[in-house]
Amino acid sequence: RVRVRGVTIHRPVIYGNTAWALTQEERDELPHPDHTHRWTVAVRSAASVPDSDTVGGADDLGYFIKRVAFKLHDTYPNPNRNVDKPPFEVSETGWGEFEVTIRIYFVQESGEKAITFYHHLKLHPWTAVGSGEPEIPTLENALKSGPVHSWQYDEIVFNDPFQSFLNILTAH
Ligand code: SLL
Repeated sequence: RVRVRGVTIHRPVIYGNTAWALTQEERDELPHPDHTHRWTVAVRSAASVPDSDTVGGADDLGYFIKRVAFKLHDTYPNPNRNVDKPPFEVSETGWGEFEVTIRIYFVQESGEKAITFYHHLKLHPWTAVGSGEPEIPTLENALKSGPVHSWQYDEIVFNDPFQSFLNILTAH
């Protein structure tokens, strides 16, 4: 296998989460009445045009990403969630914010090591009210202000890629 020396190629991604406050009715229907939010954490392409209601493009990372392993907080059952095809995302309900470890594995042909992103799952808009101390909004206000988005742009960089992997990347 041949490395192409001096070549750097990158792929833009976004990672992060969107969270929705649950209405009282939705909470009542859950097996966990203490859960307050529904959320989706994801890795998506920043290169494609998103649907009107999503952030980023969901379906075109599979040609170079083999697996995204999301490590959730230990309060979740089976906190290690492996996703082996697009869309690379996990949806859950819960009550608290925590750091999600996002480990990205590349296709076999790449010969590349996995990389890790860390994302603070955001549920609350943390609006400053009155005196200015940020506080969790009431359910009423959370529903009124709509979903919370917290996304990061990044570029996955491959230096001196194998010729075969470079072919895969440039074919898209
Ligand atoms: C906190 N450091 O104390 C954070 C931890 C944990 C979030 C937040 C529940 C999961 C479940 C859940 O939302 N955990 O019970 O299924 O705020």
